Amino acid sequence: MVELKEIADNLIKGQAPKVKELVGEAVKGGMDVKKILSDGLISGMAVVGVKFKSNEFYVPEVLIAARAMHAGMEILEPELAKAGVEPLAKVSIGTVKGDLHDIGKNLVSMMMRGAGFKVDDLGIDVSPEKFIESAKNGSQVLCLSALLTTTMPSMKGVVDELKKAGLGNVKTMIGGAPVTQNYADEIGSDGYAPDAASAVDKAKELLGV
Ligand code: B1M
Repeated sequence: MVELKEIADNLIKGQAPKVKELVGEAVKGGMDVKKILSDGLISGMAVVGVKFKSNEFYVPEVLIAARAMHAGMEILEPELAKAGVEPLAKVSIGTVKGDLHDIGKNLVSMMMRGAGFKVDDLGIDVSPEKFIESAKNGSQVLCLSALLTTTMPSMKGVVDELKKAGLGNVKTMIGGAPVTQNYADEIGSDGYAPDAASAVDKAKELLGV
């Protein structure tokens, strides 16, 4: 029988083919798919997040671990759907209008998926209208990324438009190298996260999940 710790350990080491194989074996062996997700893949990704926060892991290690997570999810996703397992919550993420940087945004997206969120990745150069549309389509948190000081004001645009659209119940979080907690406070965003692992914690905190 597959040990869930073995799945987590291989995910942390970024062994994508092994993770895929082990998840496949666990599913075939009749293990609870929710348990495979939470105690195998998500718990491995949580360790990756801790190591990233403490500078034990850098961007390449996180990307490799995320690839292993994807490999496991390829097998697990259809099984989760069959079993009717719901994601933690639905969030949208995008790099704001005028900004084409996506490496950090992609990391946040991967960590969120790794933590059990359903993530709608809107891509780069995302207009406020597109963010609002995703909120109307059920996203409970909008995660905004900006790497340029010149595109930070687009974040305020999204926060303002969301309120104007009467969607004040939908949370916003911001991040990216030039962004700070002070800036989040200034534009009325609900949260700020300095890195991808903290983004997961902040989203959970905002939603109480
Ligand atoms: Co650009 N660039 N760039 N660039 N680029 C910076 C950002 C810059 C600081 C370089 C410099 O001058 N020293 C500078 C910005 C200056 C400023 O405004 N303060 C800059 C500039 C000026 C430009 C151009 C204008 C250059 C030009 O054309 N003259 C141009 C702008 C294009 C545009 O966007 N319209 C440009 C272009 C590019 C490339 C296309 C060449 C490339 C981007 C490729 C890509 O993303 N696919 C690029 C790159 C790679 C960089 C640097 C070198 C690296 C950025 C990066 O990926 N970091 C960067 C200099 C630097 O930071 N050293 C620079 C790694 C990434 C993991 O970190 O994105 O901070 P980061 O994400 C972190 C956190 O910030 C946080 O979590 C992530 C993971 O922990 N986070 C979030 C990010 N988003 C979040 C969202 C959240 C929460 C947390 O939601 C809630």
